[in-house]
Amino acid sequence: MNIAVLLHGGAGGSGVVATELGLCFARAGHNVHFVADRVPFRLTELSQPNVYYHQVEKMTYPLFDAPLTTLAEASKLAEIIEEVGIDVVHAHYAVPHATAAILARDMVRSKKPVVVTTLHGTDVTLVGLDRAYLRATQYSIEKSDLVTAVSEYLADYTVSEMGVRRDIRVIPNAVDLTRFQPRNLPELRQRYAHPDEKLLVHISNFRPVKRVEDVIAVFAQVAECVGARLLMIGDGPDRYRATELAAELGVSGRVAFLGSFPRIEELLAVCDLFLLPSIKESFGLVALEAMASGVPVVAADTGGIPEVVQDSVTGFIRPAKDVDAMAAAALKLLTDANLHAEFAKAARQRAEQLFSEAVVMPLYQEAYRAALAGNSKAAELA
Ligand code: GMT
Repeated sequence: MNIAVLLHGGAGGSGVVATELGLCFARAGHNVHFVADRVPFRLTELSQPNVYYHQVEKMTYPLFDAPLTTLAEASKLAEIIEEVGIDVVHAHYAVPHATAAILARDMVRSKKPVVVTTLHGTDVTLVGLDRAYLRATQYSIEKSDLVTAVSEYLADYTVSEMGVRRDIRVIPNAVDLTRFQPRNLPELRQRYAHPDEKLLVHISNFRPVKRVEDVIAVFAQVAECVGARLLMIGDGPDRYRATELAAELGVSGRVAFLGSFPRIEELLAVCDLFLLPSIKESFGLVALEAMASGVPVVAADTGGIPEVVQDSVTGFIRPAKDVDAMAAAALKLLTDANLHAEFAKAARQRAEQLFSEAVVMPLYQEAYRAALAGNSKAAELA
């Protein structure tokens, strides 16, 4: 079967999920065509069989403020459909990929593919809800042949808050359990923390929804009570404010801002605690990657996070913005070695039981099959 995957190529959970899922389908023998405006962040294995990458070209013109990405993407996708005969177009993140997919599907002169759209979070809760994009996003979701959302929370929100009228299947995000696994790497750990110090970590795109200032504030409280260091991995608009706050709170020397890079599995595995205080989070893929690495999570009680992090079992969930409660929860874990070991084990187990590629991939195969119902290609999905 030929699958086209539309995704955001930059660092971000939806692009990561789209890439890893596409690679799973490629390993299962399907031809997977990634379509993006840059080589996707986690597509570090382009030499893999059955994997293709198509760059969406950007055309600027003095009349336009910015390139018309949706049109460029739809045109590129239509060309690919006509050239290689795509069976399934999988749009990850509704804006603008679902719209580009629907447009391409409707305009091709050859056999039409089915469109599967996966909703990831801010495509509904933030960007898609903005009046500038609302009707086009609603339309594209409703006109997709099948729609999935990464959490129950997001599926419900799409119907209740965005007013979308259609069924939405919940398929959670998956994690590669080999890539993300507990590891004993003392030399790597020593680069960032002394043996008697605790190592905390936050990974995100440093956008306002992530509340990176709360990460710093929680860490500052923790560092008052135990020897600790913090790794800040990622980059984005709130990075500068986070560095400023670290200086104001006197913890600059204990916080390392490492920037954004695709291979985080080893660093994650040498940390003791992951912090995710977001104000909105439909799933929290990095929290899952931390759990798979045997790292407990302290997170905000928001969106789909409680579907991923099990409170008092694989981490602690505390009210969003409640820095004191998050710091107390972090200290509880960091000062009780037995509790920490218990949580670390439970975190890995939960990732294995609910979010492995072996569990999630068949759910997507079934979704493709349902979208293709009646099409002979459906039989190719094992
Ligand atoms: O975080 C974003 O703003 C965008 C998006 C992305 O591409 O990373 O993240 C969303 O999709 C991820 C993958 O499904 C989820 O793990 C994130 O929770 C979700 N972000 C939000 O809901 C804020």
